[in-house]
Amino acid sequence: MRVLQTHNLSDSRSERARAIAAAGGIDRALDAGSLPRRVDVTLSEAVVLGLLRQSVRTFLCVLGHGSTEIGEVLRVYEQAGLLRTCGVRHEVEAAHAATALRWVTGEKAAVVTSIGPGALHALAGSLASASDGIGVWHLYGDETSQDEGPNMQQIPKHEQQLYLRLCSVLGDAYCLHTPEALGTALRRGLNTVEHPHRAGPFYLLLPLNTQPRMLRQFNLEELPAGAPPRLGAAAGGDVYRQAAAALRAAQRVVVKVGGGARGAGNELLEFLELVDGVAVTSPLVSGVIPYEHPRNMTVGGSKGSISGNYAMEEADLLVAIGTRFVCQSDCSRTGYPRVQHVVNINTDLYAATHYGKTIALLGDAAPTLQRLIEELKRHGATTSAASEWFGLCREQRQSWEEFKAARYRTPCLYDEVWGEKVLTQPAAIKTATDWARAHDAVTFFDAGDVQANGFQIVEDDRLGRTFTETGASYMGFAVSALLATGLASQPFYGLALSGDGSFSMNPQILIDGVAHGARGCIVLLDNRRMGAISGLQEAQYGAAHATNDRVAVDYVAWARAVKGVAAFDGGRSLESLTAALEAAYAHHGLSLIHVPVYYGPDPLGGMGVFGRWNVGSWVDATQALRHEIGL
Ligand SMILES: Cc1ncc(C[n+]2csc(CCOP(=O)(O)OP(=O)(O)O)c2C)c(N)n1
Ligand SMILES: [Mg+2]
Repeated sequence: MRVLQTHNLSDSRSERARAIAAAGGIDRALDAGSLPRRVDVTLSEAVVLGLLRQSVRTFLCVLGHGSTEIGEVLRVYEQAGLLRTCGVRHEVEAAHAATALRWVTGEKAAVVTSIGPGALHALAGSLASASDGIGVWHLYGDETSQDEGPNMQQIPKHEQQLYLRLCSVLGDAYCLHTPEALGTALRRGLNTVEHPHRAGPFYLLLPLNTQPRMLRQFNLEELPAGAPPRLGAAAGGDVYRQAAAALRAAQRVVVKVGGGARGAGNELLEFLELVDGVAVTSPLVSGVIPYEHPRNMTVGGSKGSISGNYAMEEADLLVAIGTRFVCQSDCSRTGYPRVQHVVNINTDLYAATHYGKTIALLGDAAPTLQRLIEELKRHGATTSAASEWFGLCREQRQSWEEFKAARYRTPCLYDEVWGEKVLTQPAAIKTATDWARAHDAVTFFDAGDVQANGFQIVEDDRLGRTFTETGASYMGFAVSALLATGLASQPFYGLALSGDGSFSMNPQILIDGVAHGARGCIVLLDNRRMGAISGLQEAQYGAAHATNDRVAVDYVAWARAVKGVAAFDGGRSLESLTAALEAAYAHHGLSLIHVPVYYGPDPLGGMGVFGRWNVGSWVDATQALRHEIGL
């Protein structure tokens, strides 16, 4: 009897899936009448139908006893060609890959896990999408709603909804304890994942016992569609007049460009001219204005640049656009010691009013900038002639270029651990990113020195070349992101620049990348340690501790152990690295290049540190300065 029922269920399920596929989507099938408005479906199938209606067609899974029913729905719908399921080997990797897919291509994805440890892994991984504002669905198995006794793998406490509480701390979450609440749950998720200004992960918790519950005569029109609208330009006339007056009176304008300014590149260029300002860009929006632009001072902050930090130190007015002042970017609130006025454009009230002395423009970057530009012109602003401020900033930018060139002129240094001369990270990263630009490859950066050196080095002429996960700086993000190259409907070539520490966090990509058709290359910069932290320890306390080991690892053999991965030795010179990149590119799949790199005190081995940071032994001085500035 039970077997029969399951068969009937799967027959009607596959008929539905085929009808949707034949019509070209749920809405068309409903319009054509090939899909009835009211259907008998399990909650799991209704969830998948709801996600399909929102164009979520990629499901990254590590299934378990907590998600077999949804797995079965995915099997049937995949057979009909409606979606793609990718079983992977780690939930953190799944979360990163889904984030990368959305970030690079705009395509949506869902992470599906079991209850317990799998869900916790995925939740941890979602810190990246939460920090960088990327919309990703997370579907986790959850404890049963009838509470018959402890479920295996639930949090071992006699309390309700512990996973819901955990997830709700990190983002928006909903537990489908009552299947009929599905429409509301999916609308909340849609608003989070499609949020026009600050999207993030949405956690849909699926109790083990409600997943297979039958929804009789469920009305498919209850499944929500349609993304929430954008905020538009900041309202009001007074704030624009005040901002324009402050800008006209200022002598030294710095414009901090954050992730929220992603779509405002053209407005920014005009604005910079009108206010005689210079830009300091967040690594998140590398290329929002071209690297070569004379008013681009590049990155600033505690891992900034000579020019970016000069502009921050000397400015008397700060225009902050779509930025949330993470410690590294504003030197833990000491980044703008001379600023007398802040004009802050942001869609988030808290970010918009972060500093004192602020004129807050609560709105979308591009249309708000347009209105501010009009207001400035009404105040008589014209394209500025060469000013003293601009000249001084140009000189600093020149110094930064010379500083960089000196490093590129010395690509190899003797390294104690390797016992020979090896490439430096700056030289290897410069070569790899120039190569990526020439080959239209998308570059991902993993955490650590690799990431900091990376955003100091890249010379992006447009957005979309570099993706550096600076929000959470999650080790293993870049290598996992390569999975997105195999998932995207328009495939692209990815280059993941990763440290030995970061790669070791998520080596599953070697297997999953082959399984799901990734096309890209891991450039593994091996300094035999977690160099960024050793460096901090040495700078703060004079000695490194517990940030390296003595274990030699043959990464080329490790990669070659997986059939389908091509692995190369990047060698000890820029020529050998370039040759390895070409060889990797010729391989139609995933590859890995192992590059031994220098770690040590020689300043030519790194890109320098320029600002202040409220960590370790620097805390007292940084905090004292912050309060002295009082911004
Ligand atoms: C998952 C995770 N754990 C810990 C950290 C803290 N952390 C930041 S950088 C870093 C070391 C990175 O080492 P590696 O990837 O080898 O890069 P390197 O600094 O040596 O270039 C650590 C431990 C982190 N960012 N992410
Ligand atoms: Mg390392």
